[in-house]
Formats: sequence, structure tokens, C-alpha cells
Amino acid sequence: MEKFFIVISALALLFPIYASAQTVEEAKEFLAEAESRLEIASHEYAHAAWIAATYITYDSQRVEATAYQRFLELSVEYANAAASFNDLDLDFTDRRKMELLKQFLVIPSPSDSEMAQELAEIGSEMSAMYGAGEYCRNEGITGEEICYTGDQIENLMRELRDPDELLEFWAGWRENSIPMKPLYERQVEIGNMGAQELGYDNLSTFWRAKYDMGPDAFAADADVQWAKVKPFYDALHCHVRAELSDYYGPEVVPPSGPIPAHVLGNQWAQDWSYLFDIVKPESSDLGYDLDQLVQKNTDGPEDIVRIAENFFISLGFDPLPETFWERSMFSEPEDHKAVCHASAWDLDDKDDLRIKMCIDPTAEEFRVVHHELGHNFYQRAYKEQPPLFRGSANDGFHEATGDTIALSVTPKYLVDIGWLEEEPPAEGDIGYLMSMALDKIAFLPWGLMIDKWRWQVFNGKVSPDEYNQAWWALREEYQGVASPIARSEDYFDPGAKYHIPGNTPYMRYFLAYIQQFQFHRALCAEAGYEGPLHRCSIYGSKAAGEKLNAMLEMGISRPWQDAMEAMTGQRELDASAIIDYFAPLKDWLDQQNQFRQCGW
Ligand code: X8Z
Ligand code: ZN
Repeated sequence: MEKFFIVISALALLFPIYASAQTVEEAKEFLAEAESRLEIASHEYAHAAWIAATYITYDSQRVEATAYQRFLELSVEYANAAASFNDLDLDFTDRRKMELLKQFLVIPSPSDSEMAQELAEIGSEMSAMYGAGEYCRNEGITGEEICYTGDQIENLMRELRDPDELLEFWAGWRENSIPMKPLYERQVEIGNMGAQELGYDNLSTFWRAKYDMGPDAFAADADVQWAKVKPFYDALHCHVRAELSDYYGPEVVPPSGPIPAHVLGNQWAQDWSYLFDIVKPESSDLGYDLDQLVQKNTDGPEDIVRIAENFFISLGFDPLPETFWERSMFSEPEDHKAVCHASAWDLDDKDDLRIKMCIDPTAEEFRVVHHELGHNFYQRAYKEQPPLFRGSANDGFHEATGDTIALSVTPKYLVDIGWLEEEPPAEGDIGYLMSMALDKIAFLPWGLMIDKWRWQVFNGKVSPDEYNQAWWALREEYQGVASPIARSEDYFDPGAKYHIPGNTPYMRYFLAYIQQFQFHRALCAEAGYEGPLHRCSIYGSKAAGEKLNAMLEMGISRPWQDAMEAMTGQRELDASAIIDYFAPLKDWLDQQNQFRQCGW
């Protein structure tokens, strides 16, 4: 009863004129006011969040939490007020804005100031815990204590091949997330109350309601796309497990069952690219090593970013503004803690674009830089839209844009920019496809299982005393990956991945990894390319750039299906593009696996 009173009084204060029967005119006024006030609050929050992410201190977290609380409360008030216009007959644009207003936040709080404050503080605290996380051990003859940041451990685990060391870093990093568990539990509790106040069953339906289709239809479509790619994943898993078992011996990697999670060349076993040397096809030499090329041809982090920027410029996009270079964070700071996980920022919806990343000269991070710039060029393309339409068609589109460009980082492109003398012969294609599949195909079940876990946590199917067990059950079911050591509920292994404490939905990456191949196929056609998709580079194609820009400019003003159609002619997510792209590799894998027992 009391809560009801608080809601009404807050709304009455904010929008006295909307309390009685509403008109279309009032709805328009309401939207104009919401857009303008939320814009101001979001910019204030963005600057505080930038400081908190690039300079982790007690005070920067306090300032961020306060700014976020303001933004959160305002968003919740407008979201609730939007519901009061539900029965009004509005035009397409206004109706869409009302819906977007309701779904604006990632985790809504209930309209209760104390809970909004608690939610904001939990968010800051967990992000800072993740960003400041480290693993320390005594080393050398002096036994001196050496500490490794999360970013340093991530880098080490790419190249390390000693299974004991790998296990030590793997387990050491997961000590950091233990204290996150009670915070996470409480965040879910408050978020569920917030979602319910907005008329959703829980956060699971709230998160799945953002895709211009019903929440259950969305989840079902993801399963359908996954089912199409799964045979490919199974074949890759089978080959990789066999080669790893040969390499490490059956005591470390058993030839059957799931693969232990610490030996896949990545802290989270989400990208297997760094296993290339172990699993590569002997008969098909890739002909070059992108890690070495990046090291040889670039001179520090900023230079890597300039090369990626140049790709976008070649498509007809304007160069990034001077402030991008002045204000971005390209390297891990030496004298203070920062959140190294890469992100792209737009601080004023005009031109204050930045990235925050601890760039190392590796092939993986070269791709990530393209990924991040994709966000920035998208943000700039939709900045002319009204505030509520400044967003990607759905969150998968934001994630797919830079990756689509990175798919054009082919041997031909490397020749174009002078990094390679000549294109390797077609016999190297299987090697190339293998290197790409270790990234793109290996990722998909991970991309899917993270939010499957969160959906179950949100809707109560998984309770806090089952968090870790449910996590590992999904990792085994989808990825065929197992924990190398027993994990009890004392641990909170989901928290060892940025997006859980950072509260970033993850289905966006699953979608992106599928649709980037649709985008690549469409842009290659637009560029007039004919030939196998994996050899296509759209570098320098103004036609492809225009096509891409036309879609980016739409922002989220139309259902994503319209944006997909504008770009690809298709109105749906379609895994056939990724399957076509990798088809030659599938035949090769099937041959390799002929006499192997696959599955786990
Ligand atoms: O988080 C990211 C980007 C920032 S939006 C670097 N990615 C996911 C991850 O690292 O887990 C890109 C691929 C998946
Ligand atoms: Zn991203």
C-alpha cells in the first residue's frame, strides 16, 4: 500500500497533467519531456561512469552510483508513466517510443528511492570488484609476491601450455568472484521487483521482450538457429578434443567427455583461436600468422586503432573526431586500476566518442578494436534520430557491426594494406577457415548459455544455492566443457566473466555471431564480389559502406526486422550464412572425425 502511494506521488509531482484522461497531444508532450530529461541525466551518468571505469577508487564508485541512481529513478518513473498511455491510439512512432521507454533499462528498480540506491551501489561495487580483480603468487628464488590483473591473466592464458600453470591462473582468477554472490542475489531480487512493477513476470521476460517479438518466440528462435549450427560445433569439438588429448595426454584431456575448461587458450573457453597451432590442418598452411603481422606492422595501441579506423574511412565514413584520440583509454594504466574489458562509449550523442580498452598487439585484440569501432560508427550514424531511437535495431546489431568489418580482414585485405606480399593460394583456405571457426563457431554455445543461466536465475528456476551447479550444467550441456576441478556453491564462477558483474545481457553476442555472416554476405554482394565468402573483403567499397550506413542511420526507429531487410533483404535471423561460409571446413572436419567417437 505504501509503495503504491510512493509511485503515485512521484508521478503526480513529475507529470501533474498526465494524471487524468490523456490525449494524443499530452502523450507527445510527455515523450518530448521524457526524451529531453533522460538525455540530460544519461549524459551526466556517462561522464561519471567513464571516470569510474577508467579510474577505480572508492570515490569514483560513489560518484558513479549517485549519478546512476538519479538516472535510474528518472527512467523508472518515465517507464511507469508510459504505461498510463497504453490505451491511447498513438501513431507508430509515438507508440514505439512508449514501448522503448518501458524497456529502457537493463535492470529496472522498483519506484522506491532506497532500492534504487541499493541497486545502483550494487552495480558499481560489482563492476569495481571485477575491474580490480587480480591473482597474486610468490615467484622466483626470492619468493617475491607478483600480482596479475585480469587482463594480464587473460593474455597469459592465450599462450601458456603448461596445464598446471593454466589451472593455477584459471582457479586463481575465480577467487575474485566469491564475494560477488550475495550482491548478485540481491540485484536479482530488486530487479525482479522492478520488472514486475512494469508489468513483466520477472527480469527474464523483461530481457527477452526487447526483440520485436514475444519473449518465448525469441528464446525459441535462438534455439532453432543453434540447432542448425550444432552439428558444426560438434565436429569442431570432436577434432579439437582429439588433438588436445594427443598434445596434453589423456590424463589432462580425456579423449571422451567434455573438455576441461582451462586448456582452450582462453580464460572462459569462449574463443579457441589460440589453439590454432595445436589443431591446424597440416595439409593446409594458412601462410601467415596474424599475431606476428600485427606486431610487426603496428607501433603501439593507437596505431592499431588508426588501422581499424582506416577501414571504416575506406567505406566512406568520416574519420573519428580529434577528441576520440585525446579522451579514449587505449592501454592498461600503470598507476591505478581500470576496467580493462573493452567497451565503446558515446558521451554526448554528438561527437564525444571513445573506446576504453587495454590493447595488446595480438590478432584477437586487432579484431576487438574493429568490434569497438563498429559501436562508435553506429552511435554516430544514429545520432540524428530522436533520443529514444538512438540505439541499434536490436542489441545484436550493435555487436555485429564491427565484427562484420573484421570479417573482411582477409588475406586479400592484408595484401591491400601492404602487410602481406601476396594472397596465399586457395590450398590455404582450410587453414584460414579453421582459424576463423575457432573464434566464431566455438563461441556460439557460450554465447547462448550465459543468458540461459540468467533467465533461469531471474525466473526462480535456479535458486542461489544452485547458482554454480546450474552454471556448470549449462556449460557442459552447450559447450561440452567441464570445470577442471570440483566447484562447490562457495564459488560464484559466473561472476568471473565481465558481463555478469557488469550486468550486460549476452544474447546480443549470440545473435551478432550469426547475423554478422548475413551482413557480410549482403555487403560482399553490394560490393560486387563474386566468389567464396571467406575470401571477400569489402575494404574500399563505397557501395557497401552506403548500404551499411543506411541501416545504421535507422537506429532503433523501426523493428529490427526492417533494418535486417534494408541490409540483407531478409527479415529474419538466418544461420545459413555462417554455415555456408564454413562449409568447406565442415567436410574436412567430418573426414578427420571419421574414426573418432564424437560427443560428450
Ligand atoms: O564484450 C565483448 C566486447 C565488448 S561489447 C569486447 N565481447 C564479448 C566478450 O568479450 O565476451 C565481444 C565478443 C563477446
Ligand atoms: Zn561490443
